[in-house]
Amino acid sequence: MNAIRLNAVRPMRLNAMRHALPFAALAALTLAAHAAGVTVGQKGRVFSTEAVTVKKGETVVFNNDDSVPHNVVSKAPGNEFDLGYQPPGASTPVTFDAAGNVSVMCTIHPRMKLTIHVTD
Ligand SMILES: [Cu+2]
Repeated sequence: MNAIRLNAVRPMRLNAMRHALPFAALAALTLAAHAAGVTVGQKGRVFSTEAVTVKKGETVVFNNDDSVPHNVVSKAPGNEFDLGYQPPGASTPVTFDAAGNVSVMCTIHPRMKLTIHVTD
């Protein structure tokens, strides 16, 4: 009787753990992102949002959630950056030091556009 019960319970426990682990990882990522400021995803060759607002000195984390690489850049004075070839799964923080509106785009997919409002 005992052996039958254990066999019935074990697969359920394993199944529950398989589902619980990605949720725990997601929760940890979300907490880290909040501490860093704002997170912008990239999926389906678009940014997850068209505009975000951060304070001067805060960080935006660019996550490549896509199956293709991206190359996110800005030429805004004081906030220039070039993430280079960002492979799928990569997560790259960028700190914005100058107040103003920052136009961000992807050099590989010119239709990917995002505005970051950096406030004083
Ligand atoms: Cu791209």
